[in-house]
Amino acid sequence: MKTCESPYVKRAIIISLVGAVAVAVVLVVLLRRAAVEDITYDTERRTREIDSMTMVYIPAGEFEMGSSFLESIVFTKSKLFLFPDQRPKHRVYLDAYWIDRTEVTVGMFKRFVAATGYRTNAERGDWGKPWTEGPKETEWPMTPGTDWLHPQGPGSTAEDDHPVTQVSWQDAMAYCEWAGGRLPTEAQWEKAARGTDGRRFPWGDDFCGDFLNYCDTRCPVERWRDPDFDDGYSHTAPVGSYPEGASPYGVLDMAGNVWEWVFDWYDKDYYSVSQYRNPAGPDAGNVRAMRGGAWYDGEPEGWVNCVVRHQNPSYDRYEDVGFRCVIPAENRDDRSVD
Ligand SMILES: [Ca+2]
Ligand SMILES: [Ca+2]
Repeated sequence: MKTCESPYVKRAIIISLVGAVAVAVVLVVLLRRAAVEDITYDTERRTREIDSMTMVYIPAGEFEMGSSFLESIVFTKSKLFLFPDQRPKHRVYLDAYWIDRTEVTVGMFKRFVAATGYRTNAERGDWGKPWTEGPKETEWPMTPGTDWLHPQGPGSTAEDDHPVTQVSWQDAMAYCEWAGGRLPTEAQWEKAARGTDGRRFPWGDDFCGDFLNYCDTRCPVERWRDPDFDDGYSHTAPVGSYPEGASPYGVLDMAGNVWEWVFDWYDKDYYSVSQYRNPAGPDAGNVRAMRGGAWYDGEPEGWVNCVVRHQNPSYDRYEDVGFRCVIPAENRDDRSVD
């Protein structure tokens, strides 16, 4: 005897399944938004005497690092971006540490140079790279006379309360060692930026152009410019200008202003093999990782947030790259990242 399944039943099943998936997606989005609202961890702060930097205490514990498969596919206003280097999302345990509340400033770097006589890579003959209008390939030309005191080229000046730029990874490490620490690992940087609830931006899951310095309507880079927000600055902003953009720990400038060198060698596949406790990146590599995005970057849902990973050769220096430092907390129970 022949059996015949009604097409109406089949259609009803498909419609029910699609409906159930849609409801589930809406619920996940709503629950996720509820989970990232207004979390502030009341942690200790202290001032580092040598440069007057405020440091924020990040307690020991786990957090979720990276992006899930769905989170690594990002639709911005005009483009679809894929970020496979943020996968897989994985749990990481970190010992406690102190991290600088803002990017290191020009004024702080002046103290370092006055105390040590240090000369940056750019000053030793290779010069820095200011942003210059033109085709994408010619935007960052090495320009004689460009260094941390002249970040936009010869004749330009650097304000004391702006982040120091035109510094290489080696310059950044030298500063942090002078200050008693070193550059944060990628994991330390990301935990300080997003806390433990997996948020995309320091303040939550949704982008807000009033909470950071990125490629807003004043931005000189036409292809990235966002006409919907005016953040007040075309290039760098004074550090700490956006208190509403603070991370759950109260750390500032973790999205935008300048990219920040971190300790780790960059490897796009590192998250697949990362250790659970205090990961510090691959043992060797060709380029160092940078985090957070900068004044130059548009499409912030993809490029200016807590999870985006970028990289450059360690000797390179740009007008949109700076750094901050970490100092391990006392009485740590694991010293594997020393
Ligand atoms: Ca801006
Ligand atoms: Ca930054």
